[in-house]
Amino acid sequence: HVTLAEYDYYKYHPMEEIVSWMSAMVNDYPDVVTMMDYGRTVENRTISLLKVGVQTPGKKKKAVWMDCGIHAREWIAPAFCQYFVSQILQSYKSDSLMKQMMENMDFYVTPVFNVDGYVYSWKDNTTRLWRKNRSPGPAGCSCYGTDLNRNFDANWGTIGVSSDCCSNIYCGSAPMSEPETQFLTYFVGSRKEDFLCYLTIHSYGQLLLVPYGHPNFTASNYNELMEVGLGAAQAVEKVHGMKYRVGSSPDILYPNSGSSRDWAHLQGIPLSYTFELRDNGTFGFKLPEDQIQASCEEAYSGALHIITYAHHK
Ligand code: ING
Ligand code: ZN
Repeated sequence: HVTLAEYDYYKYHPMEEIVSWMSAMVNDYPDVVTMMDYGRTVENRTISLLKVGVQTPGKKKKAVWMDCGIHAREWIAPAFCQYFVSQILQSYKSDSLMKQMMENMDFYVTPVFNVDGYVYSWKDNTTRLWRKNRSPGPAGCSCYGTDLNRNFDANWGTIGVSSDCCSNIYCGSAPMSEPETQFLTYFVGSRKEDFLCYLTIHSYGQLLLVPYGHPNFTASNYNELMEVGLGAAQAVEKVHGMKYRVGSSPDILYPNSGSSRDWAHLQGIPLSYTFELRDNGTFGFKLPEDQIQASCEEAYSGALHIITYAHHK
């Protein structure tokens, strides 16, 4: 059980504490925060999100999507989702733009999407760097886990993936073979007209990635995505001087397929981005807790740049 007044956003939290934190947010902000359980994992854990927004009866609202922790070991991502929710809830009372945004849009925030993987990454030192979900491999393969960010129905299985179930980038046996992927696809897909932007939070590398992961495809609004993305990178840099690179994965790193960001853009959600938070490889996935605050502050500024643009547009 956690009390919000004492919740430490600048530490990493095990799953049970994050779940208690979600309930505590609903309790403390009953008018603006609701919790929705929208899926179940392979190991039958609940996938939950917080829906944050001012209730405006009778008015059709737009929406913002944010998910964190699709990869288990990227612990800074769930920390960021929690920080993000706490910040928007603090600022809307005094900041008139945030108040307007909360009246016009609902923020759907999933602090931990890959719940099984996250729990597993907390088990012990040998499991800390687990990335995938925890589905048993196909017949004849003794390894566990599908890379959920290769399992979406977006050029699935074509590039930057492995069909070896022991690989960290195993794309699964079919598009959406994993329950986690299916539930997100269903939840977002059934409300896709509402979503103005889709932000999926990873680490590490200090990047802002735009669709598409496949080098043969360019987003219809690529110029807009780059312009807004570069603005977000500037907003990030202003906070602590940290540099983020902006571009599509094949342009700035390596190609991939089946990512949630590409799927969201194919659904027609225009402002679809992957954030790769700190750092640049010094600590990698084991980002020290003393960098959580600065990472969250700068990424918050970048995310708000995109969200403000989406709202204004
Ligand atoms: N990176 C993402 C991954 O799924 C990505 C996004 C894809 C980055 C391709 C660069 C190239 O691999 C992490 N860190 O998970
Ligand atoms: Zn990742």
